[in-house]
Amino acid sequence: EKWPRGDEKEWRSALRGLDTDVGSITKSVVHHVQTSLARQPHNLDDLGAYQAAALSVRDNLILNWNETQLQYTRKAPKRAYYLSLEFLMGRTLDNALLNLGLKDEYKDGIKRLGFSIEDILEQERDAALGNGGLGRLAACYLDSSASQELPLWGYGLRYKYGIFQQLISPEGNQLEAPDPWLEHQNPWELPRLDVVYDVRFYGQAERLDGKGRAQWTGGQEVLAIAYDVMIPGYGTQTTNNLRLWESRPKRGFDLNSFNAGNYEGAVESSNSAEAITSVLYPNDHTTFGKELRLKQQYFWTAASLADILRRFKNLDKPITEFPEYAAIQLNDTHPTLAIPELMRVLIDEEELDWNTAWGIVTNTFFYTNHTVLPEALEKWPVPLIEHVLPRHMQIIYDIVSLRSFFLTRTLSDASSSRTSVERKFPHDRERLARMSLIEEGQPKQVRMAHLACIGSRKVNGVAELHSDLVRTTILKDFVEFEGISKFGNVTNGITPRRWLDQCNPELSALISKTLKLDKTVWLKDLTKLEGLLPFTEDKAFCKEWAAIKQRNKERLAHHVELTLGLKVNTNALFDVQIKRLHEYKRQTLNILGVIHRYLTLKNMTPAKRKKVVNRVVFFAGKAAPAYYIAKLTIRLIVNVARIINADPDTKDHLTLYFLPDYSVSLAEVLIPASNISQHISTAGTEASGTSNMKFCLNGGLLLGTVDGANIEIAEEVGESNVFFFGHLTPAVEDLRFQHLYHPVPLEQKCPALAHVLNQVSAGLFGDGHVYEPLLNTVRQGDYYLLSDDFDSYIAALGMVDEAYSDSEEWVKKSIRTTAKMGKFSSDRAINEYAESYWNIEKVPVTK
Ligand code: GPU
Repeated sequence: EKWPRGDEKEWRSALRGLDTDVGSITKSVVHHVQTSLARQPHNLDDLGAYQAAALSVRDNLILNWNETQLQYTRKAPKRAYYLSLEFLMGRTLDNALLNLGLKDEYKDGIKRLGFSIEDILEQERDAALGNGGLGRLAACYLDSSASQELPLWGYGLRYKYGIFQQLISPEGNQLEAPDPWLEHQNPWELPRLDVVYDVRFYGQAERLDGKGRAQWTGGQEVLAIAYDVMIPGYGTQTTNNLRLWESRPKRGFDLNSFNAGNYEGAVESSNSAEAITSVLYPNDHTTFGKELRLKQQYFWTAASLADILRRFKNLDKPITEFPEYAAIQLNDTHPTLAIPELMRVLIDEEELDWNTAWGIVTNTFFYTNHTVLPEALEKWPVPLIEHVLPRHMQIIYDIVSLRSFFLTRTLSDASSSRTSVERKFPHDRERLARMSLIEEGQPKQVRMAHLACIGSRKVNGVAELHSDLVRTTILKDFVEFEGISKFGNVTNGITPRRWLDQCNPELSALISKTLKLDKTVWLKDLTKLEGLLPFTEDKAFCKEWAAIKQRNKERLAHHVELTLGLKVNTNALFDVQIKRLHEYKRQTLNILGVIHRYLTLKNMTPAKRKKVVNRVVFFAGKAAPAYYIAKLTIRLIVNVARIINADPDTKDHLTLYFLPDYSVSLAEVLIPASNISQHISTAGTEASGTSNMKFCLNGGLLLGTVDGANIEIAEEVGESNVFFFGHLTPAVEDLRFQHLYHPVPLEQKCPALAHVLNQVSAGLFGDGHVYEPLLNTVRQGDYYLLSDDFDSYIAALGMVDEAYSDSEEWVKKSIRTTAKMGKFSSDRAINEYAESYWNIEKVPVTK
């Protein structure tokens, strides 16, 4: 190959990589202080040192990123694309150092410059472009894709404001403040001002002919600009890409500015181009039907598809081969508009016929469902889609009425023969109505899960139980129509790099020492943890294991003292529930259980109290700004804490903390410190859960319901090492029926719970009236079955106490739990997607 220009020797000698000895690292950091930051060494503070170190690390990432993308272009493998509205990345510097294998070198170099690596790592703000589990899962999958050398790109939105900052008022109310995470420059992104696409909204769609073609004109056009975030693999040179889109006006200036004080108002108000990527919607498990949210979804899917298609077109292959070069994963239904959008491009721009286009579409997309909660299944009003995306509404109608929905592939002949729902189930009009993409009503609504399902090659849930529920409830008719083989399961996973090595370095070191394996080995084959099992009989090892847990508890206590000024008793069992506030997750059950414990302690003699297991309960989590009941739960937790933490009779035995502003970084401190964590959703409601895996990986035991991935965790670690309680999924519907049609007074059904509720009403934790709406969710209807599960919950908490009293046996349970968590590495999960869904292969990248 001929050198493109200039003196090849000159180029080659300049092109060598970066030196990574400590001396070169300090030079590079100081160079960035002087040049990129234009600052003096004399007055360099921790923030400046962080920025310079980050820029220096980023240089390494960029070189690997370049090499990786070059290999992808040269080898032209099939690629996978992960479309997610949320990527909850957290901090990057420590992870980048770990994955590059440069942690020790930078630690040393930073120290020589007079700073401490711990302090400068703390300077970084979280990239919090997500709400909870769904967004964090996407982040773990990116880490694993690069670590497994899989050619995968993420596509998302570059929100100017991530998830809101949570403040707690003196009364215990959640307040929301904007999260201006881009205030300082973000060293982890590369603006690609040359990667730009036009995206249209509104306007007119005119049909051109009988072949379903149309022309879409007029309306508003905005620009999508790419920002690339580098995703380094652990122990590989592979550095994948997360491409985030920013919206900009196509011409002129838009003066509607974001009003930071009025969160909801700001989210919905402005119709300007910039507004589209201004703010992450802070709702989890809910659909709102807001126009701006629809515009976000379309803006992002249209830009991503255009980008993917442009890359494919560079290969010079016939368009019908598109599915052999691209697999597109839909992270929940948020990117479902990609299905009609690809139809639009193929039909209106590539001029393919309907069936060819539909064949390409249905071989390209894959859909992951993350919930079966009815209120969380996305639906968009037909008039809204008609207004914002008139052409897409036509295409959706075409899918419903004349074409693909009634012409879907049969099992017998996958190549071309197609049949229709009507032909397969003649005269079954109820079935047709159930399956339709359009739900009748005022207004009519588009059911995005149905569209995602019929437009995809495969569909999966995120844990065994959940995938079964998908097959037997929300998509049952589609299973009967299309065959069960389209509907699979990929149990979620977590990256052990962040969720063990980074957040619990002492435990990681002990594991390496004990297994006599370098961590680079077991962090990439997590089943190696099983090698810890024999050491449950090793007294010295057990002692060290327990000591590390204790130090992690002290680290958390230190954090609470620094941030809240409160002193935490570290000689108590640490009990943790940290997740989004939601009725189905039942934080209310937990706080009512705490009150029950408090009342029980109050009734004991001091001598008897001394015998109980002392407990510190931690809560953290955000509530959607408009979720009144969830906010009331926070208020109750805060006020219960205020009263019981100050009660001299009980405070040595039971205290309670609500830690504000839950984040990835806070989770990294909380998780390694827990003795027991709670995952107590009503059976059948938590699709998987992923923090359950994180706690167990760090040797915390699990208290939970028979739900989501809790079940598979118990299968792995053994039921004797988890604390299960509560009714099972098949009982839930019957119980709800009983509540409605044969209600039993709470005093009779569950006196212990009735007593707790009465104490709250009576004002034990401040004005009881405030909590009535929350208490009434339990007294009336009790949709989430607190009254059915309360007694067995209290019993399970008692079993936890009993088990914890036997500290030697407890440590063994803790070790056994960690040892059996291999299955839950996101490396395993991403490889399942790669093999059984996307059909992509590894692309090794070497220097
Ligand atoms: N999940 Br739907 C979210 O975090 N947000 C959502 O809007 C929806 C689902 C979660 C599930 O609740 C959780 O069980 C699962 O582990 C996670 O997605 C990742 O699959």
